[in-house]
Amino acid sequence: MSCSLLGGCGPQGNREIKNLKTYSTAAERFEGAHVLCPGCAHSIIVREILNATNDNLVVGASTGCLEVCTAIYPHTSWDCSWIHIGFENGSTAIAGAEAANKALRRKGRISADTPEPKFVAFGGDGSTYDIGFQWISGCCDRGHNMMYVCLDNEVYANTGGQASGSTPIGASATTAPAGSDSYGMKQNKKDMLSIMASNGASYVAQVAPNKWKDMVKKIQKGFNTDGFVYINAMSACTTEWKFPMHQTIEVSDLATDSLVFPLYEIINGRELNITYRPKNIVPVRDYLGAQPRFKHLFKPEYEYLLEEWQKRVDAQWVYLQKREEARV
Ligand SMILES: Cc1ncc(C[n+]2csc(CCOP(=O)(O)OP(=O)(O)O)c2C)c(N)n1
Ligand code: SF4
Ligand SMILES: [Mg+2]
Repeated sequence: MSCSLLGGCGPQGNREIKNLKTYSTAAERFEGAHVLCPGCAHSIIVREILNATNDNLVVGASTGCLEVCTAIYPHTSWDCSWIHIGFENGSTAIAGAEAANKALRRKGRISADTPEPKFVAFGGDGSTYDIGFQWISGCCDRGHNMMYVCLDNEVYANTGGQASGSTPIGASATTAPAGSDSYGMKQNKKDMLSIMASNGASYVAQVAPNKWKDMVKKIQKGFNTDGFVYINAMSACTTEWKFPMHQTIEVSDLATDSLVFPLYEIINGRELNITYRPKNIVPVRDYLGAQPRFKHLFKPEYEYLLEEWQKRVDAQWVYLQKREEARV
């Protein structure tokens, strides 16, 4: 099915989800012919997001694995309006398209009965937490009616695994390598969800590809929200996290069940809702142990770092629960 900015793609609004198989294999907007690594979570997330709506889409992708691997001229995986733009300004390209749509409607050059499309920008964590940060913040300040999705694999994957503002403490990355004198990354990751919530985003949520129903609910909520929406999508990277390619969903389960990536949403900067409470919370060391980027932390001299990791995750979970209760 082909979509255009001007409409004509069938029933609009939320897509009815029958079951995982039909949902995850529907490929009208994003097709399988790409060269992302086998097991890459980026493509799972993109399909889960695009399949959440029947509305026409205007999609942007900043430079990074997603863009490079899905649009190799003359081929493309995208069967919707799609813009590739620089590493830093995927957000503003989509904000510009959103503003143009408004202006053209005001001038009557797009008729009022043409269905409104949804505007979505994808960027990696390098693009989001670091180099495109101020542009995203500006789009949020101006209240553009758009969704920004960070595909958060905690590293500059497309250029060989450099550390970003999202790389967590103790991970080995090419610019923060673990070795005889170092345990790798020294700082902890930036809290983009809190930053975007206090920046004034109408809706902020963390999602993960293994919790697809939770993802769909949040994406549909985001699409039905007026104003700027920020989605942080945990995206396990087989190449840079160095786990076997068939373990993407297992590693994602460990991420959400250890609460290293808790799933929650923040509405209008205030109302925080936890959307997934694992029945059995697994130790953080099980999550770290599944990824060779953390393997050096299991040496006796770094036992204290594993303990600090667990304490930090526990404290964050307590904080999220208190904020949920307090509604502030
Ligand atoms: C201004 C600019 N700086 C650097 C680059 C080189 N570059 C291309 S992709 C990339 C890494 C992207 O990392 P991230 O945004 O985390 O996406 P990922 O590949 O991890 O999905 C870099 C540094 C560029 N294209 N443009
Ligand atoms: S390097 Fe990582 S993010 Fe990039 S295509 Fe491979 S698995 Fe996906
Ligand atoms: Mg990345």
